Amino acid sequence: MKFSPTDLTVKVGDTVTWLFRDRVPHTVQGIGDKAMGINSPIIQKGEWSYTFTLPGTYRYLCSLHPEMRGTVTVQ
Ligand SMILES: [Cu+2]
Repeated sequence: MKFSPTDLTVKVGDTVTWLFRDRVPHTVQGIGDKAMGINSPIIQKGEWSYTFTLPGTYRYLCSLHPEMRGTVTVQ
C-alpha cells in the first residue's frame, strides 16, 4: 500500500510509468493545480504513464488510499 519509489527525479520530457501490481486497485492523482493532468483511472493490474513537460515538483496520491503519496521532481 505505497508507491515505490516514493520520490522520483526525472528530466523535462521524460515519461513516468506507474505499474499497478497489487491485490487492490489504486489511482495516481495529482495534488494541486500544477499536477492537474496527473489523473489515472482506477487500475488494479496494469500500468499508466504521464509525460512531464515542465520542471517542478509534482505531488500525487492514490485517491482510494490518500495515505499513499509520492512526488516526482522534474528538472
Ligand atoms: Cu491505493
